[in-house]
Amino acid sequence: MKRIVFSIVFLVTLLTLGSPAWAGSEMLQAEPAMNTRVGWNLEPSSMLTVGYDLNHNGRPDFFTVRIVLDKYISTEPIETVARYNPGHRVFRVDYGAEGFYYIAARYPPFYAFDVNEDGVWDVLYKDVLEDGVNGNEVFHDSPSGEFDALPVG
Ligand SMILES: [Ca+2]
Ligand SMILES: [Ca+2]
Ligand SMILES: [Ca+2]
Repeated sequence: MKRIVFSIVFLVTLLTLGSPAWAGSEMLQAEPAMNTRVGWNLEPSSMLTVGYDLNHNGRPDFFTVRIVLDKYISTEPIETVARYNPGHRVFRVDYGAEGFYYIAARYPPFYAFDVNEDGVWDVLYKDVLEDGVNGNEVFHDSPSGEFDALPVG
């Protein structure tokens, strides 16, 4: 009996240690209003990243990463293109009088922090359901390696 109790305590301890707080998404917050972004960029991988400056020091520290669903050139203003794509995010690059438009999903599948603001992401979270920040996001990677020394839950 004593041995069973010990085993249960041991198991509970293991499970608790297996998911340290940093590996969860406790530090993750909902994406700020899109118009507060400090920039966006289309990566070579065709992923579209949007940067935010959460601590207001002029350098981006929080990023959302979206997949581009569609892209095209149009003479329509962005408001009209946005109306054609309800429930999506629309990004525009001026191309003479025309606009080069990128259409992405409303919610990103990835969120990233650049804690030391050196341009290399330190923590990457994945939101597999792409349903916004609601607690089901999980630690995915540490591109900078800053968090590799910590145990992965
Ligand atoms: Ca900042
Ligand atoms: Ca960094
Ligand atoms: Ca989510």
